[in-house]
Parts: sequence; C-alpha cells; structure tokens
Amino acid sequence: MGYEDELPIVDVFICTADPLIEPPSIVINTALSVMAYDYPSEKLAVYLSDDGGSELTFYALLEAARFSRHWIPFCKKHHVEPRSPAVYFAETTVSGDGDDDEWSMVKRLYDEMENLIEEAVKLGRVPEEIKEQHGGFSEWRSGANSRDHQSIVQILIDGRDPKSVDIEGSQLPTLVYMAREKRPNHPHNFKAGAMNALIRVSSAISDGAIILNVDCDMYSNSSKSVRDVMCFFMDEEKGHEIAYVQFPQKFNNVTKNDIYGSSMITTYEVDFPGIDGNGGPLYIGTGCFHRRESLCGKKFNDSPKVELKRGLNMSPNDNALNLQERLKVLASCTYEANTQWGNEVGLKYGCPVEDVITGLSIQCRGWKSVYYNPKRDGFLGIAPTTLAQVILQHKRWSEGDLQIFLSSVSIIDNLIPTGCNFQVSSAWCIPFAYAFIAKYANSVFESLQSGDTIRGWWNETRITLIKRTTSYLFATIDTTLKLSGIDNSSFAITSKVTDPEASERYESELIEFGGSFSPSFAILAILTLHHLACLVFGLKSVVFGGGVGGFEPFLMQLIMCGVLVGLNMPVYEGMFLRKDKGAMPGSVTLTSIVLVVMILRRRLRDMKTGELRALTIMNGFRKLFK
Ligand SMILES: *[C@@H]1O[C@H](CO)[C@@H](O)[C@H](O)[C@H]1NC(C)=O
Ligand SMILES: CC(=O)N[C@H]1CO[C@H](CO)[C@@H](O)[C@@H]1O
Repeated sequence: MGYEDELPIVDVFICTADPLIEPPSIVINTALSVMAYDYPSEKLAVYLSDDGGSELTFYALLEAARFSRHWIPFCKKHHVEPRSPAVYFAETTVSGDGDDDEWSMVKRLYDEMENLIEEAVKLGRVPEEIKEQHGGFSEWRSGANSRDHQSIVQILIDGRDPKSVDIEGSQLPTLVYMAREKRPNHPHNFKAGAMNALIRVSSAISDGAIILNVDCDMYSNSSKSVRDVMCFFMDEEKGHEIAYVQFPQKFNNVTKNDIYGSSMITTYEVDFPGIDGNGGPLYIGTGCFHRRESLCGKKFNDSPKVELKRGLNMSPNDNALNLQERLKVLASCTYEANTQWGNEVGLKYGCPVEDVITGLSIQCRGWKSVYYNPKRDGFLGIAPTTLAQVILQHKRWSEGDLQIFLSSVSIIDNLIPTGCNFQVSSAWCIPFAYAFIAKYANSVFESLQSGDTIRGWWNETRITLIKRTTSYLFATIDTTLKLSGIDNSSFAITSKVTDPEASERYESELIEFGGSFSPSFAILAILTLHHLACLVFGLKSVVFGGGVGGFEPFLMQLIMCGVLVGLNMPVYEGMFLRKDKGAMPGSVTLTSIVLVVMILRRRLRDMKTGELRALTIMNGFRKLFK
C-alpha cells in the first residue's frame, strides 16, 4: 500500500493535426478514456496538442471536460471497460450491475454531447451562443488559420484547484488544450515539434515524471495500463534503467484475415519480444510511456537510484493569468531558436519517423526500454481501411527508415533475392530453393504461431509486395529529392474517415482501389499485368514448344510467375471483374494495359542479348504480335 503514495505524476500527450481527417469526436474519446484511468486523479494530467489549431477541436474538448464530470465517477463506480465512451456504449446495453438508470443518464449525456459536436463540425464553426460561454474562444480571432496563429494554451480543468471536482465531489485530472504558435516562415517540425511544445508546457503545469504518448485515435482499452507500467519504472532493482515502456500498436477494426496486413502480427508477437531481450524495443510513436528526463536528453548513469519525482511543480495559488502568459511563451515558435530542442532535448527533428530515431538516441544514451504486450490490449487504434491509405502510411514510415539508414544507425529490412535464372537440374538450384522455401515456411509458421490465419498470412505477403513496389519506391524518390534539397515534402496524415460504402467493402475484405488515378495504383496494375502476361506467354511457349532448350530452364520462373499471379488475384479482380465503387479506376486499368503492351513489344525488339528468359517468353510474343 505504501507504493500508492509514491506513484509519480503521469502526463498524457495526445497529438491531433486536422479536424477533418481526425474528427474531434474520435479525439475526445481518446482523451476521456485516458482521463478515466484507474490512477489517482490528482496525479494525472491530459494534454491535447492541436496542430490544426481548430476551434472545433477546442470546443469538443471543452464539452469532453464537462462530460468527464459524469463519465469518470461512472467508470470508477461500475468498473467500466473500456473507458472510451463511444466504444463502451456501442458494446453494452446495460451497465452490468443492473443500474440502468445511471447507465441511461450517462449515455444520454454522451449522445447529446456527440450531437452538439457533430453539428458544429458539419457547420464548420462553433455557434456564437456557445462561444460566449467560454473566454477561450476569443483566441480564434478573425484571420487566424491553422498555419498562422499565435499560441493558444487553455487549462480546461485545473487538477490543482480544489474546485475541479466531478459530480460526486472527487478530484478531476488536469485537462489542457494547446495549439502551439504557427507562422508560415517558421518550420514547425510536425509531430515532433508538437510533442516538444507539450513537454515544455506540461513542465510548467503538472511536470509529470512519466509521459504517456498516444495517437488521437488510440483509446485506452485497459484502465490498469498506467499501474501496470509503474511496475517497470518503480522496480527496485532494474526500474531506474528504463527510459520507456512501449505497447504494441493494435487496432480494433481489423477484419479476420486482415487484407491490408495492418496488425503486423509477427512483428509484435515475434520480433519485438526478441528485441526486448536485447536492450528493448524502438519507440513507435504511440502507446509509449516515457521517463521525462530520458526524453529530455538525460544520459543514463548507473549511479544511485533516482526517485521518480512525486510532488506538484507549482503552488495552486500561482497567478493563473501569469501562468497562461508563460505557457504561451513556451508554445511559441521562436522558443526553440538556438537551443538543443529537436536535437539533444526532446523528440528529434527532420525525420518522418521522429519516434524511431528518438528511441534509438535514447538507447544510445545508455537507457533500456521495455516491450509490454499484455493479454488485454492496452491501446486500440483505427487501422487504415483503403489501399491508398496503406500505401501512403508505409511511404511515410519507409521514408523515415530510409533516412535513418542513410544516417548512421541502420535498421533497414533485408530484402530477399528473387532473381532465379537457375535451371532446375543445376545444383545451384538447391540453395536457392532452400532459401526460398525456408523463408516462406518460417514466415507461415511464425504467423500461425502468433495467431494469424493462413489467409491473413497470404494477405500480408501480398501487401508486403505492394508496399515494396509503391510505398518504398516513392519514399526513395522523395527522400532523394529531399536530401538533394530539391523538395521538402510534407507530412501526410493518414485519414481516419471512410465513407460507409467503403467501410462495408472493408468489412467484407475487398481491397479498396477506388478513387481517382493514382501513380501507386498504376504501378501496381502495370506490374501485375506484366506478371500475368509473362505467365500466359510462358505457359504458351512451354505447351507449343519454341523455347530454346525445352521447358526445363523456365520451370522456376513459371512457378514464381504463378505465385505472383496467385498472390495478385484481388488486383485482377479489381481491374476486370469488380463493378463496385472500390474497383480499380478505369483510367488506371487502361493506362496499364497500354503500357504493358508497349513494354512487351519493346522488349521484343531489344532482344539481342540472348538472355534465355527473354528469348523464350518473347518467342511467344513474336508469334502473337506478328
Ligand atoms: C479491450 O477491452 C475489452 C473490455 O475490457 C476486452 O474484452 C477486449 O478483449 C479488449 N480488446 C482486445 C483486443 O484486447
Ligand atoms: C471490423 C470493424 O470493427 N470495423 C470498424 C472499423 O472502424 C470503423 C470506424 O471506427 C467502424 O465503423 C467499423 O465498424
């Protein structure tokens, strides 16, 4: 019991960037789920960074602050799980212990709040009569937009104020809204910049020794997570070595066979536990509890154990207005000029995967990290539900990884060789076949062991292939342009909104190609059509002869082609069979057919090298195009 008093203050950082892509109703559900943690409220503070600088998000958070006075005592009294009201009310019909009246009352309040927020979002602004109720809205003077505005910091619930209580009279956690200053000619450094501003602003309010970072669409699915994590940080022998505790990134809306391979099951069930035994996992940007001092650049030294700071930083009678002004300075865009912020202190700048590189540098300073994957998931997010979103997300991640690779610490995945110009009878075939079969057998085995399905594995293999030819390609191009100073690509957020029809297709595991012409889809279509053509003409020349040296030299290639074609079945369906809105855009299909025909004809002409593969397959073509 003595430990209860020693529990450190925990600051929760939630970052959002755009009220249209990340709807405020999702953001406040995340906020409410962490505010209701089973943890002493006076030791919990929740900070929302709104890089969209949107009064809609501010308004939603204001409503959430009001609703939390009912929600938090309700959760604690009835041991509600999970504590995201949207998810909880969607999953239950009565409160469990028969207290229907209270359940209905809280649900009604929640629905009312949701309606108000959604109406405001539809309207695109907050109604005037609501704005009059809170002075904070005066910050959105006319002319302010998401790229150009002063800093806004509003303490919506002050946990140090004895008057901040819920309807049952218990203390509420602190809740703060922050939109850091943005000016067009100042780089804002995306999420890393927002996190660093939060680190400073929170240090002047609650100054928690532990910082939890969650994405705005990732609600807490377990009210015990904070207490669980304290077992690592407060461990008497090893606790002082630990800089951060990372949860896996899981999703609540992945379908059974996970068409987009979002869950990355083997990564979280096999790779991360492995890395955990060797210094600890990377920081992956969400679901991560940090020690404030290691995040702020402190080097690990194995000297006497440091206590996690417990006390509150400031006396409650600190002049509130003064404080607001100081906070604004901390969130201003000039504050970091000529400091080590973004370099030695806080999250690192200049890399799209700021989290990974920050985690690596913390480890380089001597700290260890912990991977924690409890049975009941600690955090659940929303997985991308269209192929375009998936490709974009992986482009961003791989751009970051590539930059890290090109810097000094390499963590890049090794690619498997897929060239296979060996004859089946050649002894050289054996090591190749072995590597090929062993790799895939191992990967199937790992997936099944981790709880995936065979189709899930097949889907993941496909999506890996797609990522390699689209996301990674564009990431390479963009990174090259960026490094050569030609282009400063911006950070694209993955959308969390999908139209209902697309959602239905997602649920029935149909890949979403729909939309307008996209270079990624064009590449995908060209490659898959090319595989198909190779298979068809290859088979044809085997059947009708005409190949140099018979069919044996091509067996391996035909098998490879066959596998690729099998893997890409959903792409052909999307191009030729599906009629729904999620089918491949006609423009893409047409372009790819034209280009593939051109590529094949060109190859026909260039066929001087005598390369076996070209020879036979092209023989088939020659007959066809004559
Ligand atoms: C999330 O929490 C709920 C309720 O606490 C639990 O039943 C469910 O298994 C959890 N979800 C996952 C994916 O762990
Ligand atoms: C299968 C599943 O749970 N799908 C859900 C994914 O998330 C969207 C948006 O939150 C829901 O509408 C789906 O029902």
